[in-house]
Amino acid sequence: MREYQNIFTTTQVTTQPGMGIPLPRYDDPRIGTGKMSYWLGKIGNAQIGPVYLGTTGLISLMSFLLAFNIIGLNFWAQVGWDPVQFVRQLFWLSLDPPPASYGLKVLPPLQEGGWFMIAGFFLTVSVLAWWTRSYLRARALGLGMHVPIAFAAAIWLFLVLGFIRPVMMGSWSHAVPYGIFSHLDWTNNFSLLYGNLFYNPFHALSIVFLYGSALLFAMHGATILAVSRYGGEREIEQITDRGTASERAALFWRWTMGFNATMESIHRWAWWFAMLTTLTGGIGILLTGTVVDDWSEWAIKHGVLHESGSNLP
Ligand code: 07D
Repeated sequence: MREYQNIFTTTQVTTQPGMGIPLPRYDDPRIGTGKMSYWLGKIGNAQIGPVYLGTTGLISLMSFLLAFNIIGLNFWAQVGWDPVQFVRQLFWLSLDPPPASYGLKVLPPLQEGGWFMIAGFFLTVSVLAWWTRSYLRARALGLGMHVPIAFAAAIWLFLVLGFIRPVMMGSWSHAVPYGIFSHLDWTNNFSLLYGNLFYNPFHALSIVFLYGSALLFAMHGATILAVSRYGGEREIEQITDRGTASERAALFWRWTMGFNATMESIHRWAWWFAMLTTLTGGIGILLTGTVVDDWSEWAIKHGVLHESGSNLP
């Protein structure tokens, strides 16, 4: 049988795990010494660990576990502590924000949104501590700030949905509930309540960048795999050389669509598309109910939608 091999599907190297670069002794909270896993080696690097835990990692992990357990225990209490019903009804169970009557009260009674506020607090601490961790590790390794900045773009939407918009609306009741189907229902109701989110141009932009990200990822992933037989994964080194995988990849796109990104710029395209998904999304959500109450009316006013509420003739 023919075997397809390139640097992505390496013959697995079984060796002693490496610890990575040395760190100063006062700053080395690396857990474990690393292990090799055959199955992980099939989809990525075979080595698992060591993990750099550190203060922010610990804070993040502990506050996430607190939030996760508060949500889970509330679910369980809702089914009278019956483990079977907990599993059966898991997708329908929900921890909801406080009712509108409590406005922005920080800690309403526990059963009326108090637990939701506590869980939300710890989830937010967890996400922010994880962001700090990504920033500190990127700095320690001498990287650019691209990962923390991209993560911040996602956190922007997360904070708009659960914190900034509820504050602007004057009530925590506007936050997204913690539950599988309940957050889907919330999303659907949000669209219905504010006159169809499809007419919110920022939702449309967000979709463009979301779908665009998938398209770019598919194009780039496919291109690099296609030229990996020529060592295409050494993307940047090849940037100036003729006859390389890089040049073949570039020519493929120039010949098929007239334009090609470069080995460097394709990553900037991907980075911007991914970030703009949540940046534009956050703007769209923030405008809804604060500046614009009904997106269909907005669309009619701006000549996007016919007055009948339909674009059909
Ligand atoms: C949510 C934020 C960052 C997340 C972080 C992680 C944890 C885990 C877990 C405790 C993803 C923190 C969380 C650590 C905690 C535990 C267990 C990023 C997030 C930091 N829409 N829509 C979008 C489409 C419709 C609606 C975006 C398509 C309907 C609402 C995206 C369609 C209605 C909102 C998108 C469609 C509706 C959105 C999300 C089609 C009713 C948003 C982008 C084909 C269903 C959100 C502006 C993203 C938004 C959003 C796509 C239809 C409602 C582009 C393709 C008309 C209310 N929709 N949508 O990356 O930004 O999310 O809107 O029909 O809030 Mg939509």
